Order: sequence, then structure tokens, then C-alpha cells
Amino acid sequence: MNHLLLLAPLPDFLLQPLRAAYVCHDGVTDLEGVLAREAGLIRGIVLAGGTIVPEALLERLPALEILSVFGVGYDGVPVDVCRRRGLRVTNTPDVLTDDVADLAVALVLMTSRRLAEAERFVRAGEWPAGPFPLAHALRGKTAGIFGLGRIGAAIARRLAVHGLHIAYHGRRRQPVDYAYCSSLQELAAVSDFLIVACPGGGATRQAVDNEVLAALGPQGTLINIARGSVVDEAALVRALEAGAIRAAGLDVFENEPQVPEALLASPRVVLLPHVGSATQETRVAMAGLVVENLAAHFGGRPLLTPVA
Ligand code: 8YV
Repeated sequence: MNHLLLLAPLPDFLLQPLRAAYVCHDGVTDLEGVLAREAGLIRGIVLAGGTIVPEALLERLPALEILSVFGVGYDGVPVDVCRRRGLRVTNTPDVLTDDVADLAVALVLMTSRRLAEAERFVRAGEWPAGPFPLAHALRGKTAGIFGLGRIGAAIARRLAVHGLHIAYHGRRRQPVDYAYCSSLQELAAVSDFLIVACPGGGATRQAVDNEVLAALGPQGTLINIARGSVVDEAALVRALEAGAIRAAGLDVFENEPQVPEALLASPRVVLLPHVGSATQETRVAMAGLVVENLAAHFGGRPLLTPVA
């Protein structure tokens, strides 16, 4: 049996088929021990979206052939290094697009209609004392999508149905009817909702900074379903505290699972524990892709969803 290194906590429905077909080593709680004993045997790594794989770790695994990401984002994988070494990298695109896009819409609705606050209002018994304050409508507002990839495009389609205008910024203009903005700051300036849907990693690190938040403005809301690394979290806290933006809906954070105290304390921020793809159906489909990509690789067949 081939040996795999598991670098992230994985659900049972993924662990079971992996353990049936491979010798699996726990790299989460015992990485150094595994490396000391088995480094020369490891031929595959399984990791989650966002798991950081240091280049130095790859260097300690001479038999490594493939990294299989249980997630769409592979920003924690040094893909250039993998390409140079001939290591294959796979991820789980498409199967999670609808769920993540649905969650972005949920955050848009939760922030615009103040739904989390309204729910807390009922539970706290405040309703008999008077009605909940009026919120804001979606119709006629503009959603600015940062990163019009598979997920960004699915968010755009959904929000268009809710009556929003769609603008976007990304590496290149696309053959779509939405308004293209050549910079993120320009996109923020025309947006009521700035929605981060781009990949993480060096190219987008802290792209949403002071200037972008200032351009979004006091009527603006930031939504992030991508990676915490894309947003300068300290700048976001300052912008919320100063009323420089109205609200934020966040499923991802710079230092998960840690959430800054200032965000926890802010009533205008909706906080979710990175659950964009977290449904039974989608996670089972993602697990299936991880298993099938590994089986294809070790069976000498073409990979289903290669990124390198
Ligand atoms: C998951 C993700 O949190 O797909 C991604 O890139 O961030 C999420 O789907 C994760 O990968 C599941 O372990």
C-alpha cells in the first residue's frame, strides 16, 4: 500500500476510504514523529484548503508525488515548487461553487437586513418594547465582485436575481455584461457590497486595505467568503469602529479559528466559522474527488481535477 501524509483534520467519510486504500500518517498531531519514521515512504499528501505546506516540508519527502487538496483553494501549496519538482497537485473545484455562492448571498442578506441583530433582538425579549430598526433593501444596489471566477460568477448570477447591479474586478476583463473596474479601489468606490471571491496567496495578500475600505465608504459593506489573507483585518476593524464602512459579513479570517475581539464585539459584523462549503452533500462530493484523484494518480490514469 502507498503511504499518505494527512496534514489536516479530515471527516470520517474521507478518512475511511483513504485508510482502506493507503497507509495514512497523522501529520496534524505528530508531524515530526512521522517524518522521523516514514519520510522516505510518503508518496502523497492530503490537506485542506488553506493548509500551509512549507517548501522545507516538501524537501524532506523524497518519494512525494502528489498533493491532494480537500478544498478548492490551494493558496497554501507552493505550486511553482511542485511544478519544478514534477509533483502533481489536485483540488476540488465546481462541486462547492453553489454552496459557497449561496453563503455569500446569505451574508449579503444578513448584513443588509440586519438579520443576525434582528434574531438577537427577539431572543433578548426586546421586541415588546418596540419594533426593530429599519434595515436596507438590496434592489438597485451594486455588488462589486473581486474575483469573477467560478464562485464569483455564481455569486453574481444570484445577486442579479435579487435586483443588484453587478460590477467586478479581476486580473482580466471577461466576456460578460457586468461592469469591469480596472482596479480594486475603483470597484470599491462603485460598490454597496464589496464581495471578496478571489484566490488567497501572495498576489492578493491584504488587497482590501485602508484605501479600498475608504473607497467602499460609509454606506458600504464588505463580504468575504474567500480567504482572510485578502483583507487587512486591522484596517477593517478601524474602518468599522470609525463608521468608515457600514458593515461586514465574514466567513474567513486572517488567523482562523481566532477572531479579533473587536470583530466579536461589533454588532454590525456577521461572523461565520468558515462554512462556505460545509454541507453534507458538498463535503462528500469533495471527499470523492480527493479519493478519485489519488486513485487516478496511483493507477496511472489522468487526474480528474489537476491544478499542476
Ligand atoms: C474548506 C475551503 O474550508 O475549498 C476551500 O478552499 O476553504 C473550504 O472548502 C476546506 O478546504 C475543507 O477542509
